[in-house]
Amino acid sequence: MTEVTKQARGLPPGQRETATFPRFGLPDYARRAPDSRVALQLALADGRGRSSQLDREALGPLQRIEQASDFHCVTTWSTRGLRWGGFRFRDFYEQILVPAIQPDASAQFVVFRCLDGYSVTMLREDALQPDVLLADMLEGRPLSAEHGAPMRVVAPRHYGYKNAKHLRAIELRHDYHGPRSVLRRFVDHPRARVALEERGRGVPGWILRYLYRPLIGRTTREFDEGLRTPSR
Ligand SMILES: Nc1nc2c(c(=O)[nH]1)N[C@H]1C(S)=C(S)[C@@H](COP(=O)(O)O)O[C@H]1N2
Ligand SMILES: [Mo]
Repeated sequence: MTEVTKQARGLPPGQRETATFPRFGLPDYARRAPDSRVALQLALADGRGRSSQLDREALGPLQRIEQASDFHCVTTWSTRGLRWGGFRFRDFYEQILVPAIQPDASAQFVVFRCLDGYSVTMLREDALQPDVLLADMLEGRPLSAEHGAPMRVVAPRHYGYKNAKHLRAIELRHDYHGPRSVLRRFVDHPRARVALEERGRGVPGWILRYLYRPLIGRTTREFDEGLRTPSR
């Protein structure tokens, strides 16, 4: 369970530090935990018919990165100093994705699709920042099912919901591919920058803090239980 310990100095607006790094997300996905032993398979697409499929070996030539960064969930909990291991998304994009599918320069959005059915869109410009990773390690161990095996996005300057777990496909697009469900549209901002408190659309971030905080405890419990009793 998440324990909200203190409002630490140096955290972004409205965030509070937690003692542990909980498994978390939108309740719909709590019971859909892919097996941690699932092998990496990534599908790439440019949204206009060009596509490619790759496995773990294809990432071999990329430089491995270790990065310590804070993680900020939109519901206001933050975990500090997580040690991730993996690859810069930018390196992946330039050295693997572009040669494989040659996306249009005008395709400004990147959609990350996940094994549990979740998907999320980022601005390409945001995803290409040097601190955005495709991570397969956490705290020196292979990424667990809990935190996004076999590979996840880590985008420390964007709220947790842009940090897609259980990655299965990456698609370039010309339009912003926002969520369809009413709940998810509410919990969505095209950029979701933590420093600017872009928690969602339509309602100011500082108001959303108060709406989200009461949901943390129950959601954490649901995600704990969901991992033990997956529906798959
Ligand atoms: N595939 C997938 N990715 C996801 C989610 C999810 O439910 N499914 N939830 C998002 C949200 S809202 C948060 S806060 C983080 C939680 O990551 P964690 O479980 O490693 O703490 O994952 C994000 N990425
Ligand atoms: Mo979140």
